[in-house]
Amino acid sequence: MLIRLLRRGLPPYAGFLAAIAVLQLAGVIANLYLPSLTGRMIDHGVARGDIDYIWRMGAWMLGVSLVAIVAAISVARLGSRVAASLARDARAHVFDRVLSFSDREVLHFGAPTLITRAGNDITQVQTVVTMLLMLVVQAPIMMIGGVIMALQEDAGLAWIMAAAVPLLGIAIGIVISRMVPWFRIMQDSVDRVNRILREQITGVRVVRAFVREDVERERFAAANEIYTGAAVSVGKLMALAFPIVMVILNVSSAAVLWFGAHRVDTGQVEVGALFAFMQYLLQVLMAVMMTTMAAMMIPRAEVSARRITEVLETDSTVVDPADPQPITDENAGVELRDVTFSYPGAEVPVLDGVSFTARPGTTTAIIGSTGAGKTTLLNLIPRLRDVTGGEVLVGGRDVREASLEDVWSRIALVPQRPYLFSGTVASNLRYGDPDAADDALWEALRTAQAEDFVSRMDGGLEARIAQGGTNVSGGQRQRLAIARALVRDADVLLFDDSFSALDVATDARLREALKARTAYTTVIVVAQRVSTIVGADQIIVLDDGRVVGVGTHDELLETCETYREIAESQEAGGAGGAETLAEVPV
Ligand code: TTP
Ligand code: MG
Repeated sequence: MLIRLLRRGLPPYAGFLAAIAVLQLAGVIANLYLPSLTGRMIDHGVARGDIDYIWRMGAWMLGVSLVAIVAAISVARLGSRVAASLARDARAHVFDRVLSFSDREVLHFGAPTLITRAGNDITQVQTVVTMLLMLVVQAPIMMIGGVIMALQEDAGLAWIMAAAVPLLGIAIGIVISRMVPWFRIMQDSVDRVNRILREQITGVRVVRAFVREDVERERFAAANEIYTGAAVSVGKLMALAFPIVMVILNVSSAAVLWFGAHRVDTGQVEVGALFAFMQYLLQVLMAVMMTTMAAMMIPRAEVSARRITEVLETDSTVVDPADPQPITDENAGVELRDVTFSYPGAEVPVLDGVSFTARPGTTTAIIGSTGAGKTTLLNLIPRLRDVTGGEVLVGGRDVREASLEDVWSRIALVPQRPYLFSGTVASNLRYGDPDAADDALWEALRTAQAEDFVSRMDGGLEARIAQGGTNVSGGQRQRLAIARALVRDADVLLFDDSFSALDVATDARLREALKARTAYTTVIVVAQRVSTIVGADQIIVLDDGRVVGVGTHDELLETCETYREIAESQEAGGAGGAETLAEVPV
């Protein structure tokens, strides 16, 4: 997966990669050259007291070191730059993907894990890529070159190298392979911690109201504990790795000195060569250590890469058709033909054989008990989801045949749980139409019965709106969402239970104002209160996903048992109706 992700992401940076490889090559050659220079300086300069030679060698070494330093710095800079750009691209791709997702894919993943994947997981990959870029050329050359150079200095000590290198590789390998399972646990528990935290922050009022703080605190503590436990286990193993490395490095240096000294005594090798041998040994061991570490980091990045690729390779179930047809018939309104819909995995359809036509300039109301499928039905019209059977037509065209852009540009939806974005009142209203003038915004606010409170807000149109619209009341939020839909000036207006938070008088005024504005618009209103829809041109009564009655208020009172029951239950309750506006979870 990591390879796949890299293959997808790296090509644009081929130039950088080539530069990194060349620089690493230069750096590693310089590093391999240095110990042999030191050796010669000792043997030919120091041993013979040739000061001139020492100076010359010294200058030479200075030059070579400079090359090594410049190469190392440039590799680090370029490497992090490439890794960071890669991460940026991956984040952009994930973001694009998620934006293209329909309801169904978003629910399939869930928001918290999508956020972790776009953030934490990509950072993991970035870390490993940075490391790999710095080692990939350097480490193998360093290992092989180091061995060759060392043997040239003194082949008699080769056995120390033959013992130390595998020992180090195996020791670190064992330690780090024990970390790998913890990496998986860590990544999953980041998800869990995020999810719980998010849920608790969103639902903080519910938690308070039900005095569930202790329970929630424990729930969070448990998830936090798992994460901490995994991180501590990884840390402990890391802590173990360093002493092991140091012991092996130092013991092998000591061995070189011990056995080398005898060889110097017997004249088999010169002091300088011995010194160079030791330097090479250390270089090789360092390279082995870095490679093992990098190799062991890969499984962690692999976990993250899989999680990222999963998002990137999930296709939205709602996509543009291959050959989009334009929507041409402005007078056709919205038509549902024998629509059936089931949620994925559900056995019974939520909507079953629903047919009706909503014409421009008329208002169609949909009423039914909770869970009857009203929201589901509305969501099918702008293709938030696709029907599982039958057809939805907008402007005479099956919505699956037209381009999404074309469909969406004709429809304005006020969702049941309206969401406002952080910004100002104006910036939210302009979601409907970015070019709308202030006058048009006020006009929409007036129709939505929101003019009063907006003009009283600090800053009017420029008043601040918090993320999710949490700094206005539920009813205010609903009215702003209505105004936002009106600004759009769409052919089809869909209201999902948008009047429930309004008192009966405001509700009536809003409907009156709306009527004046929507002479040519197809309006579909989902409502809980019969009083909201008495004036509708056509009322559809939904019961358990089926249409059980179609007609005007008076007709339905005569003919539809379900409708009569709803109407009577609300009369009995006085002004009645559902004051159902709950706190909106975001
Ligand atoms: P809705 O269409 O949301 O019901 P509704 O809008 O008529 O209800 P309310 O008046 O309370 O707003 O849901 C219809 C059924 O579909 C309901 O039984 C739950 C089910 N359902 C799923 O199975 N999965 C989903 O993702 C959703 C949104 C609903
Ligand atoms: Mg609903």
